[in-house]
Amino acid sequence: MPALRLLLGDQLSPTISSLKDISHDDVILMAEVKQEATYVKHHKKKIAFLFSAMRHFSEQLKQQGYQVHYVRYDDPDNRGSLKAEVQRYLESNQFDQLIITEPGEYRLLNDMRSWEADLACSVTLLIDDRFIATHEEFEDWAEGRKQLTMEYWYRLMRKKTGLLMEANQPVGGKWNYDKDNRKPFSGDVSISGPMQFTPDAITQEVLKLVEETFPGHMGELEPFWFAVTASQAKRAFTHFVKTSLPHYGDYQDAMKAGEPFLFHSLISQYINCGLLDPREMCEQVEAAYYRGEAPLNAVEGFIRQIIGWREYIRGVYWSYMPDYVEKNALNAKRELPDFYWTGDTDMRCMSEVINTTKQHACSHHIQRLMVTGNFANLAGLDVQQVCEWYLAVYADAYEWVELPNTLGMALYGDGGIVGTKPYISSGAYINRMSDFCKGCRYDVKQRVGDDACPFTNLYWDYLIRHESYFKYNQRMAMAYRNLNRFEQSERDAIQDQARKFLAKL
Ligand code: FAD
Ligand code: DLZ
Ligand code: SF4
Repeated sequence: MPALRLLLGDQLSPTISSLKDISHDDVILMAEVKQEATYVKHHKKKIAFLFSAMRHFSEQLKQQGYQVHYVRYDDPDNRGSLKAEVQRYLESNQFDQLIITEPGEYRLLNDMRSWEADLACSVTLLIDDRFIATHEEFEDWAEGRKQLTMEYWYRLMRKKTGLLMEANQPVGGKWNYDKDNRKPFSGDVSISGPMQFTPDAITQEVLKLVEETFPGHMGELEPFWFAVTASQAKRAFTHFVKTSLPHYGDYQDAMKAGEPFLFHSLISQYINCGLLDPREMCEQVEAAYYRGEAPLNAVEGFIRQIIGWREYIRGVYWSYMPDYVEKNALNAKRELPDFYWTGDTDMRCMSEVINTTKQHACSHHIQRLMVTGNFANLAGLDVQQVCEWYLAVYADAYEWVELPNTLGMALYGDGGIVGTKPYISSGAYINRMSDFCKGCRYDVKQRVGDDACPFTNLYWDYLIRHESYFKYNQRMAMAYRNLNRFEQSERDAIQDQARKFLAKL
């Protein structure tokens, strides 16, 4: 008996488990649906990217001889959810088995667990083996550990994959070259940027649909330059390996006004929806090292992001859901300011990062962590609202990867699962790593006064506000030693300034 195989928008991989052993009698169902496109107000470019990539992938499957039932968003009979579309298809077609690779978000997995009861067919959920580690491997590793230190997980993944390993030892003698990933951009290397593609007819049709259908969603559709097929994504990645990887290590944490991407790969949207394979990418990067085309700090730094951080973050998500999404260790409840959506703020660093986000639905890690994330944490913005923002505005955002990065890493909302201390900094860090402060109306060095940099003021205010929570945290000892040098009058002035600034938000 043929099977119906449901393929989600972030499952565009020919080798995905739900397509293994497929026969030409089986039918693959793909659907553009309102529920997935609006459960948060996704950036217009994210929706366009995914719909276009889905349409291209379905065409590719058809060319390979598979039967694909593809439901377009504007199909007048579209019932608006994945389950309802499966149901509609089953009303006129006989299948007794529905096969799905587990989705990347808990809300959908939980929903699917109840489908069998309502659909007239059995539902088989298969594991998603596009990752290096299984859920069980992460749980086994995490069990009994006081602290889930990413570095130890990463070493395990290095051993498992054999990447940058020689006789069970790390190539170069060290596991991690993180300390060599922190240079500010010197300006003496030319920046190639990501490979850009001209929208074809399929993409143009999708762009029109998205413009007309999602007018209230954030973001600009033009210029649209994303890859929308696996072959384009592979070309974009090869371009990165050739042009940017050699400098990726040095400038991983750097930021520059007008150059939002520097030497980053801009491939997370491709890898997360299945157009690129993490193992193949790491092997390609490792090969560049052995050919002498990229230094070890770059190659190790890149591989660490993929087999270390990406896998670790996924492990945390599935180990701690569904409770994780509710966590708010510091009880941060302030309304998300409007400028997160508009970019209209006189803080230059924030306006640069948010405007890049509006335009491209992308920004790199330090922009997300140490600018928009840092501000949200320092200002005590509502954890759930901030997480929703990150989930909506980035083309690579799915809850499994967005949530632990935002709630855990950027906001310390999980009380120390992802990080042993909050990733906070005053404006001094932003000034060291970027040229934003030079053109800003605020003075990065000032803690108080009309020109005080909000990051600098709020950093000290945060330490005072959360003193009882953090003062015994060993990793915060230096920060509190510095705070303790302040007279009471200075502390009062900092708090007064912060109160006034936050009230205006
Ligand atoms: P590069 O710097 O070139 O890194 C290469 C690849 O490594 C990335 O493409 C990505 O696949 C992986 N990677 C790097 N860091 C991480 C990480 N911390 N977690 C998972 N994968 C990582 N990444 C997402 O893919 N989706 C998200 O929704 C997302 N939300 C984030 C929210 C916050 C608050 C923060 C601080 C980080 C978030 N990240 C997220 C991680 C990281 O910022 C992006 O993966 C990265 O910026 C993507 O750009 P890039 O492809 O140029 O990355
Ligand atoms: C993100 C997204 C969007 C915008 N639209 C669709 C869609 O119309 N159809 C679909 O199958 N998937 C879409 N997705 C991706 C899903 O939201 C994603 O598969 C789940 O969140 C699980 O990771
Ligand atoms: Fe940002 Fe402060 Fe620098 Fe302005 S001075 S760019 S607000 S860190």
